[in-house]
Amino acid sequence: MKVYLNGKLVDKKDAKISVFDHGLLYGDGVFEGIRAYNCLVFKLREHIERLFNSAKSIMLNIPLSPKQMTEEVIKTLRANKLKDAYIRIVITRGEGDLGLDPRKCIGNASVIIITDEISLYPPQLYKQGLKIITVPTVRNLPEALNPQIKSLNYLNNILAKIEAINCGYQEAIMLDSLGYVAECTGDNIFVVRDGRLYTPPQCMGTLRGITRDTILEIAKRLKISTNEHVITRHEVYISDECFLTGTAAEIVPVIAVDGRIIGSGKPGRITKLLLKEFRKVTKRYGVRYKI
Ligand code: PXG
Repeated sequence: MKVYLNGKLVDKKDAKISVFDHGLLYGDGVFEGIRAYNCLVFKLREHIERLFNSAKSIMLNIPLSPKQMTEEVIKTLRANKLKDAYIRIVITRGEGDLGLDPRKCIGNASVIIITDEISLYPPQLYKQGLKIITVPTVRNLPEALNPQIKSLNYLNNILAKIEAINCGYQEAIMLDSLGYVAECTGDNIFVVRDGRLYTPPQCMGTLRGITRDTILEIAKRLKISTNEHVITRHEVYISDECFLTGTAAEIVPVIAVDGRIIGSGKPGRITKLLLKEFRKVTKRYGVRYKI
C-alpha cells in the first residue's frame, strides 16, 4: 500500500510522522472520510470544501489548493489501483514543541492521504437493521468545539462509542446540551413519521454530513417532505422509521432505540427506497478517474 505523505507516495511502513506533531500531541488538525465507488470519488468537491472550511476555522493553512488536493487524492487512488475505496485525508498542525502554541509548529502542516479497501458493515445489518441506545456523553457544545469542524480530536465521539460498546451496542445517539437528539458517534440520524422525513438541524451538535445532504436532496426529488427540525428522544421512539447516514455506513436502518421497537421492527419502506436511490446517486456525482 502507498500512502501520500507531504507530497510523496511512500510505502505504508514508511508513512510516519514526528511524535512532536501537534496532531498527535493535541489532536490539532482536521480530516475527511470519503468514498470512491467504481472509479468515481463520490462528492469529492464537497468533501474538500468541508476540509478547507474545517482548516480555516482552526487557522490551519493547508499547503495545497483544493484543486491540487483533488489531484493528489486521485494520484493516491491510482497508485493503489483502487476502484472502490475509503479515503482518509488528514491534515495536522505539524511538528512543534511541547506547548500548545501553534506558532511553534515549524514548517508546513502535514498532509496525509490514505486510501484503503472499504470495511463495510455486514450485509445482513442492512436487511435486519440496527438496535441503538442513547448514551450519557453529550455532543460537544458548538460554542466550545463546533461539530462542523472535523477535527482530529474525536474523543467526544469515542467516549460515546465506548459507552455504547459497554452496553453491548455498536452505535449510539448523542444528545446536545439541551437534551435534543444531535447525531450518532459517526453518523447523522433521520426519522420518518407519517411519510415525512425529519433530521436535526446543523446548528446545535450536529455535523452537516455529506450523506445527510444527499438524502435530503433525494427526498426532495422524490417529493418526500423534509424537515430540519429539533428532535426529542420521544419523537424517535414513536417514529415509523429511523435510519443513520454516513460516508462509511451509507444508510443503516435502525429498528430499536433504548429498547423501544421502531415501527414494525424491520427496516422501513422509505428507508429502503432512500438506500436504493442513494446507491444510484453514488454512481453519478463526483470526480471520475482511471486506474
Ligand atoms: N456525524 C459525525 C460525528 C461524523 O463523524 C457523520 C456524521 C457523517 O458525515 P458524512 O459526511 O460522512 O455523511 C460523520 C462521519 C467511522 C467514521 O468510522 C465516521 C466519520 C469519521 C470518522 C470515522 O464511522 N465521519
